[in-house]
Amino acid sequence: SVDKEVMEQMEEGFKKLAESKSKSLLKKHLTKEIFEKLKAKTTPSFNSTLLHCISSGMCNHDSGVGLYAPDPEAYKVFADLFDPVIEEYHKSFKKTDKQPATAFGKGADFENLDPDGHFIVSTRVRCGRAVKGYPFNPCLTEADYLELESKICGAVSSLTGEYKGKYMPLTGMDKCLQEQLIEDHYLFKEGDRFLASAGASRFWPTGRGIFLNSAKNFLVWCNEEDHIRIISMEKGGDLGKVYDRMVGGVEALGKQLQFNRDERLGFLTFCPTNLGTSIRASVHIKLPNLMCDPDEMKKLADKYRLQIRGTSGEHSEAKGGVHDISNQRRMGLTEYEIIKEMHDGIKGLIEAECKAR
Ligand code: CIR
Repeated sequence: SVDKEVMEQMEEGFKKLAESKSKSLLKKHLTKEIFEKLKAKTTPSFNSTLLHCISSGMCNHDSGVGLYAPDPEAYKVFADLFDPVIEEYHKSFKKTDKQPATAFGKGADFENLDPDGHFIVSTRVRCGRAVKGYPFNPCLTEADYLELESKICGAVSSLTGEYKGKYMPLTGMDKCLQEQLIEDHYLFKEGDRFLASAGASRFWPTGRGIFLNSAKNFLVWCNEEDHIRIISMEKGGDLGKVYDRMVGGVEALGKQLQFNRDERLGFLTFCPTNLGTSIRASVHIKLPNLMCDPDEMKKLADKYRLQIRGTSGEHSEAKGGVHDISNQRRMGLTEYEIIKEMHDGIKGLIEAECKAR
């Protein structure tokens, strides 16, 4: 059952959010009715409450979404809240819909998006994975973090060929090295308030780390937002090559680790925006003419179902006119179809940029 203190915190936070001007999906879909229906529920294995799910959005009214799943069961126990948020974020993944089976296809089908190097600075494709048998951040113990790190470190350390590299734990990492890795867009930043208030920074930096191959174009994040983030990135616009490298890495790691995948929701992740394929394919891109007209840009992004972020990721600024543009939805399509959606959208934006000259 939910104790009195948690209940009071929830009631108070709910009231403040309801009175706020927050534009989050949490505020929109956590109606009084749903709140009353869910506030006394807990998940069977980890005793997670509604407070765990909504605390990031309650603490950060500037959230876009504001909702996280403390453990895999939360998606079912609190489905009355998660389902409408999922449906809206992933552009119509309904509660009767089912994530299709994994189908990576061939990256070679996609041409270089910017062969002459006029627009795209770099290309990145990532996916997230949860290791079977563990909850998400808010429910992990310090021992779980260490155990997960040891499993993940073992798996990445045995990679061969172009994937061969080195695992670097965050604990004890040289500060200069850490800052450089963040600045070069390899490593996650520290102290994200959206994640911290979601309960994702407990025991930090214990169990957190990064694996980097020798060419520095394949990396794995350990125990940041998700148990595992698998990332492929390089300069330029060769999306197919970047995608194929990520797929090869995921497949190699999948031989050593068991990933948590749900029949309906696909790969399970901490944030509901990453369910399904968990794939985010992005470019750092300069579109100076389009960017002169932010409303037109926003319209085009919506048309192509793309999301625009700043240069250093979510909630960051666009430095030197470089934006981070990616697929918005990750669910309801296969992996191949998600990449195709992003590919076609970026192609459309570049065409529009050329016309706007
Ligand atoms: C937010 O709600 O703004 C953060 N919790 C991050 C949500 C994930 N971002 C996204 O739009 N893909």
